Amino acid sequence: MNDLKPHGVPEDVDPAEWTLRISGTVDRSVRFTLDDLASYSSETAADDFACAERWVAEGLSWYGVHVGTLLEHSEPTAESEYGLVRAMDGEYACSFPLARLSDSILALELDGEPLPVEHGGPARLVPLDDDRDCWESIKWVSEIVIDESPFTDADTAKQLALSRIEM
Ligand SMILES: Nc1nc2c(c(=O)[nH]1)N[C@H]1C(S)=C(S)[C@@H](COP(=O)(O)O)O[C@H]1N2
Ligand SMILES: [Mo]
Repeated sequence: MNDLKPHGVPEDVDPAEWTLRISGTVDRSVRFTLDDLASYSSETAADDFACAERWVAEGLSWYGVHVGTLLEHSEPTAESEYGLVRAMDGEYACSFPLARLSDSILALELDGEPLPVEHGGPARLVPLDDDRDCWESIKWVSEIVIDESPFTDADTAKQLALSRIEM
């Protein structure tokens, strides 16, 4: 088993209702179901997950779909540079430079099991670069909105995550 911290599952999160929508400055708005994702090439990534609250879950193994492959399907305009990732728990959202988002995986399994809902199942964004922050590993990912200019006000994930930490 993994030792990610158990957090409560927000009320709005219903895994049975899950789809992933990609919209914004794209030539095709697309929507994927979990079954759709099964046909995409997948990859496994080993990871130690460190939260800013000072706990670490070591030796996790994520299995999922390369986000860049999903983004290509929506055919972002050549000028597109950012992606805002939204989740099923309402206002939680985080923006990424598109290149960085493309290099992330949309994890569907953790340690060989379907990703449990309490850890973001059915689908969790897992950035794997050295500069990643814990709040960027977005649980219950439901939508990616692409844009040509940066998102500012809508980037609430960092704020929400840090507000939970007692300094
Ligand atoms: N949608 C969503 N994703 C989220 C969060 C959240 O509140 N909502 N919290 C983030 C933070 S701060 C951390 S540390 C991890 C916690 O993951 P865990 O619940 O699997 O331990 O999820 C991240 N992803
Ligand atoms: Mo965190």
